[in-house]
Amino acid sequence: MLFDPLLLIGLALVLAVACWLLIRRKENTPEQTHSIHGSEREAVAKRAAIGLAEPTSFFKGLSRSRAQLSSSLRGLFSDGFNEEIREDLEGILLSSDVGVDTTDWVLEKLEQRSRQESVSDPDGLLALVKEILASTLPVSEGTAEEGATTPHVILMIGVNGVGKTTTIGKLAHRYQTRGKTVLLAAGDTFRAAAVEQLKSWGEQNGVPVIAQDSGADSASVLYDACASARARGIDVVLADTAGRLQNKTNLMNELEKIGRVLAKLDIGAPHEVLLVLDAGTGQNAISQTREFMKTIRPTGLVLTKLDGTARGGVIFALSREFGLPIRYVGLGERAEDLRPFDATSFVDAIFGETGE
Ligand SMILES: Nc1nc2c(ncn2[C@@H]2O[C@H](COP(=O)(O)OP(=O)(O)OP(=O)(O)O)[C@@H](O)[C@H]2O)c(=O)[nH]1
Ligand SMILES: [Mg+2]
Repeated sequence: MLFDPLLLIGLALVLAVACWLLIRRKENTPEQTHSIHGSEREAVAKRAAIGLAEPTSFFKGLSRSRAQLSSSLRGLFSDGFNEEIREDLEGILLSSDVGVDTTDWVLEKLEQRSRQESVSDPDGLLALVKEILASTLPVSEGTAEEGATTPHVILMIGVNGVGKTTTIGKLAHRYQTRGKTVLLAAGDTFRAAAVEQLKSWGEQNGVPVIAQDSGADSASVLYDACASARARGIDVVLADTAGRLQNKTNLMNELEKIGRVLAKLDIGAPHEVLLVLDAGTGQNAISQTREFMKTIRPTGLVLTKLDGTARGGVIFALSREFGLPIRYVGLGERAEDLRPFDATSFVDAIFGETGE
């Protein structure tokens, strides 16, 4: 016989089960969750396999800062180091946003070391300035990676417009390419557009976003997001926060509350608090850091928009004043334009020593 009836019944059964499974999978998208296409791990693996668009290099991204700092320094010491050149150097450092305190410190160090080490030739003096500036940058202590507990919760803080949400999108991309599962938490409940912006990054990266309507309690949205990530075995939660509330006190109180509430779920959470600063705002970045240090102490800094500014010198001032590690720098608006901060590459790029 051509068709065995038993075989036909078996085939029909298999088909029915397959259809049922497909329908269930479609219906199973949880509420409040955005864009989960298939298993998250599968999506991560797929992205890792596709590979990355070429990230912006330090050298390219820092072209304006380099033009400001390095080009002006070149040739400065052709007549050695005297009072007039001291003033010129002061002007160059200040206009690169190295800041008054750090500029004074650099000048003092330069005087001291050039005397002690009998350096008076132009190349030697330039190398000393570079060395002194580089000495303000914290030695790379390795990245604070995800610990034993999952999810590893990273809270983004900073005033409005500095690039918190964009950095979350970039970090989601970065973690995914390293094989981690990611969930985004829309803790900026102050503006409806903020939730939409985060959802769009979630869509772009194919990662879930936990959000509620604007006006919801930020701490409870973040708590729910972390609980959901834990239940789903997700590796990293990237939590957005508002940059502006009715006033500064409200903002600081909200951040403190977020810290308290997240610690209820996991005493170590948030495991990282990244203070995002717009490098283009120069010395304002210093006063913002001082303010945020009074509330929820940042564990590291992210300097954004270094591609668009000639004021990269602010990094030296931030490092010297606060001693906080600079974790990442933003060198553009694309998902690939976030680079882990590396002092050597930064100094080389800002002084134009490599065309990497
Ligand atoms: N050129 C450049 N633009 C950036 C960078 N990072 C962020 N931006 C842009 O800065 C603008 C503000 O970024 P957001 O991520 O919305 O800033 P935010 O801190 O979340 O702002 P609020 O939600 O209002 O507090 C956007 O247009 C981003 O594309 C960067 O590294 N380079
Ligand atoms: Mg935002």
